Amino acid sequence: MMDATRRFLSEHEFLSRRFFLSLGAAGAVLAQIPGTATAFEPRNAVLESAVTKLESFLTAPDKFRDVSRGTPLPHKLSDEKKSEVGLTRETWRLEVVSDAEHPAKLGQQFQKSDGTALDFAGLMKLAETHSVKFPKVMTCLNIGCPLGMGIWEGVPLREIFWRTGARENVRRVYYEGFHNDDPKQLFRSSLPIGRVLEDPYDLPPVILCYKVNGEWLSSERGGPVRIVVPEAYGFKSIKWLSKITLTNLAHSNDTYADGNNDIDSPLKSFAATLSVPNIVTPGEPIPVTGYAQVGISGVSKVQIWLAPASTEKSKDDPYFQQAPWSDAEVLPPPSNWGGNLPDGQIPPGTLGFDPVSGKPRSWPMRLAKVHWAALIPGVPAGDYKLRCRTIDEKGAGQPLPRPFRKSGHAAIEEVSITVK
Ligand SMILES: Nc1nc2c(c(=O)[nH]1)N[C@H]1C(S)=C(S)[C@@H](COP(=O)(O)O)O[C@H]1N2
Ligand SMILES: [Mo]
Repeated sequence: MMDATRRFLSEHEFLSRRFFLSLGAAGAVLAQIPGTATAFEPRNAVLESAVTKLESFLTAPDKFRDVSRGTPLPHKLSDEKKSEVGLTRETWRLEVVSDAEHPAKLGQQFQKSDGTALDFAGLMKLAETHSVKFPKVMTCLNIGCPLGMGIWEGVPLREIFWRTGARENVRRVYYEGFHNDDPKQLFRSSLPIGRVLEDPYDLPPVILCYKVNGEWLSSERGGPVRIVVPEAYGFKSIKWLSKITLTNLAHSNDTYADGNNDIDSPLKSFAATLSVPNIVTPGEPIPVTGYAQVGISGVSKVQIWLAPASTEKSKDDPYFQQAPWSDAEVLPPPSNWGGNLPDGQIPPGTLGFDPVSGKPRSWPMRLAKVHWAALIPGVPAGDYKLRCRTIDEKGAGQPLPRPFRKSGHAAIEEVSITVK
């Protein structure tokens, strides 16, 4: 078995023990993992050394994949320059203004010119009574593979909104980040005011985020302050937040609308592999692992299907809905959350976790990542394709119900396996 598989499984202690015990049993797909644990067998040396290189549920803030734009990249500016342009906690200022051409009726604007812009101390004052934290996977609509998993902490955007004394004619919130004062580099996004004021379907609020995984938000992650929209793809979570414009326009102005993106698309569920042996001995069971992104409609199952490489896609079944899929094991919550959390603990008060036990309230957790594993029965020599998919909580098999690429990645992954 590959090192990566060992590494990956070893963080999920209950599962890994059962997984390795079951390796001998050809044809076994992993059984449901009970919540109770018995004594662990000592790990062998290879496994033990692999433990130090685990992939974790949460991503350390500096291990996120960075796709942000800018020349120069705002987080690469010198400390001196950052301080000058408001990219430090000491010098950050947020403007909140009414759209001059399509004005919202406000009691007050917050502006740099008259010294009323919100500063970091002001944000921290609001944080004392209003801060929230929630887990969320950051995924770029255009890339598909998640950039990282964090517990994002911030003040709900509506707390700032209400301090403008807004009364009417506000239909949308436009917001933008620092962009080297160059209009061509502007990166902006927007939300309907309703999403800012209310959290539908038990979603966490849209926040002005200043911490991730218990640490101050780094410059690379968009610090000192970024927007985080829980259910959205990354482009809605504007980094280096500098200005909010309240408008009576009804339509979006998102940078991501250019480039044919579907900017109203919430996160989709999909599965992908992490470790697959590319060459396998005939008749030998094949251990595979992967992750699933848990989109807005949740994940009820992860399924896999190993088919001869020659298997053709039928015209009436372009998404292999009729294929003989079998269930993989969705791994339980890990014992080690990773992500450089202070004391390795989920920060107290994190939404989605029980305050007393510290355990997740539901699993797989919506808008997060979950891991899975399966042992595929041995097969005769030949070329194969392994596919995996999620089934959401409404029973829709990936990439349904929203199969189009420009609303976010959900295509069924195919991995080649040669058995010889
Ligand atoms: N100001 C600004 N914010 C931005 C971007 C950007 O280029 N500039 N990129 C967006 C996109 S497209 C994504 S996918 C996420 C990535 O967030 P991350 O760098 O924390 O992973 O940031 C978003 N916020
Ligand atoms: Mo993105």
